[in-house]
Amino acid sequence: MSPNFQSMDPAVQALHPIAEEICYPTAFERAAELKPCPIGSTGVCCRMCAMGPCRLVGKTDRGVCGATRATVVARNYTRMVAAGAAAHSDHGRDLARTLIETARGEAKSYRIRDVQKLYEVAEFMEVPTKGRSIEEIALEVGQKALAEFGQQEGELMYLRRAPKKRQEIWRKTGIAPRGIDREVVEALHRTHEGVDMDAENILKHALRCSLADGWGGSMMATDISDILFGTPVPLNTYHNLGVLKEDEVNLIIHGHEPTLSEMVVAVAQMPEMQEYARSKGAKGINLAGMCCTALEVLARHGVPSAGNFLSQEIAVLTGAVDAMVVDVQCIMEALVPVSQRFHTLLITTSPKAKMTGALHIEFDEEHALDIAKEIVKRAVDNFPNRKAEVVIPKFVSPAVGGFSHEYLQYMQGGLHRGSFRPLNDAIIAGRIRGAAGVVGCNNARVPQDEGIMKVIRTLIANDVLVVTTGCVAHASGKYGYLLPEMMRDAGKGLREVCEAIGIPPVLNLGSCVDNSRILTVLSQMATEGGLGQDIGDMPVVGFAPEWMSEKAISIGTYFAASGVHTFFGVNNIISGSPEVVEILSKKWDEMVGGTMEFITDYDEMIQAALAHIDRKRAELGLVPWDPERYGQSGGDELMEKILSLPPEQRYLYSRKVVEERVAEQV
Ligand code: NFS
Repeated sequence: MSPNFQSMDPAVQALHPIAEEICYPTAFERAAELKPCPIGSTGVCCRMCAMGPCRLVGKTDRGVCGATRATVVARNYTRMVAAGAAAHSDHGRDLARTLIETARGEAKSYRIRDVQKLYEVAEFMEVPTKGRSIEEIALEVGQKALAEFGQQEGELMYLRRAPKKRQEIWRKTGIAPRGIDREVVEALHRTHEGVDMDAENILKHALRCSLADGWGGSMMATDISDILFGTPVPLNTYHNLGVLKEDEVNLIIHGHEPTLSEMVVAVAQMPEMQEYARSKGAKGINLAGMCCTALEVLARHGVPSAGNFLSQEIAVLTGAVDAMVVDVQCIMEALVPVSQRFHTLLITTSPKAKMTGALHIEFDEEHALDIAKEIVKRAVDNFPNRKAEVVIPKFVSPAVGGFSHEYLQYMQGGLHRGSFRPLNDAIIAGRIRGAAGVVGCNNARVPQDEGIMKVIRTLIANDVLVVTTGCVAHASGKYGYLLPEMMRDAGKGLREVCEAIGIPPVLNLGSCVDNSRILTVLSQMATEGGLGQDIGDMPVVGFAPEWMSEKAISIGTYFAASGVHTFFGVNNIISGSPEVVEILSKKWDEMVGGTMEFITDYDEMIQAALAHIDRKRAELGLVPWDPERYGQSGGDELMEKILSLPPEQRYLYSRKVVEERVAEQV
């Protein structure tokens, strides 16, 4: 195996030698070959005008215009936030447009699947519902959502979903976002040459801009996706490259937006399409997802996941991918050359994201079904063209996906008594030490999934309940951590709670825009009572151990702006300015009660997070966490019972087993 190869994923390990055989350098080799620029990676390279790029290293502490290191690092950081917020929010904008077109009857292939959620969102947005048709309500909800982008004054309506105390902090510090596009544009303006030259002031706007993502574009994307495609509820699914099938047409849906993938899912199930596949010698059509699109269709249909960001090229090496269809974000340009070495048909679909060398079939909502049919047909037509030996590693892990914030509430008390009371009580009593959102990407600079899994395993062993999204959700799934029986790796107190509710110790909350679900959950926990009055009061932390994208920086920043201490791995991109490090780790704490810290050592990162959780527990006057206080209820006998069930029953699983057990005792 090449010394450059870094992944703990057994499927990736099994397939990587194929890349070596055909002399194809994957991201792992390219990363080893192409060292990161030591100046840019610390944030001190300023390329914002043509007098530079100015590299502020050694004795050089000012650029040609006189910009200091702090200014340059702050500007670079803020531009990352702006790009990340733009990406998430533009996704939200497209969904708002789809909702409007659906309501008007223009996007005929779509319909309102979750009417109840439409009513809830309408009520939240103060859209009248009485005596109006679903379409009328949906139209106004869509229009109100769309108006948030161009709004110039006031504040975004979704801020009202935050606890009162948090809203006041945003208003008092002047970071309540006015309009989504406005904050992104202003971030670009302020960081232009010769504008904002005060690091603290620049970074204050980064907070505001990130909030326009988390409590704006992303939250809207989640809500509208639920309205159009259904609010997720737990279901069984599978993770990793073993989900590909040798004798079926394998179509991978990769990217981010659910609009196209939902249609592809519908089309692939059509009897005439299945028949068409059989006419080409295949046994059927097998859909699998990649990256965040995968999590959208996994949460709503149980479509299995082929892998996360660093698995995308590797999937093609199986020789079994008949087509890979992509839309926007996290798509490697390397998919073009690797697909050309195999028979894989690479199809781009977004007018915003073409790839030289790929087939472009442009998607539009009005003709969604026909376009999806064309894509699926092309995949089927390509099945007989397989040329390389098909190698599908056997690695596949069953998992439970589809946790929404609505379901989290429901599972703690049912339809009529759903609340966050049991979770809060468990934290108050010290059964659960705290909660963590572990999110973000893979990064070829660090071994794939290693940091993610180290963080997750250590957290649950320490009674910290984990919620995940994005590439971390895929990773958790690949190693079995989205299964209830993994409560065996949890601390005794957390295990007790998992047994009682019947959940895994790690919950998959969806795609990256669904980080907004985590914000909603945190907000509901804070308002439930007993854990202070604000997100910033609670023993909760955020992590992105293997982040790489600008979106991740926006996410981390809006978590910080929401009062969460957040820890990022891989590389400290602000280390070129100790002043900026100080602002993100100390001044932000004083200002908004949240921080953004880059810590490359995973152990150090975990210890810092646990210390923060314990500090918050102490501030709230809660009993100190004691690993031995709880945990008499479960035991290996129960675990064995759960393990004796077939994987697909293990969700209905532990709940059922626990109920039986309780019945026996009564
Ligand atoms: Ni989000 Fe990272 Fe991409 Fe999804 Fe994965 S790389 S920031 S997790 S797929 S957006």
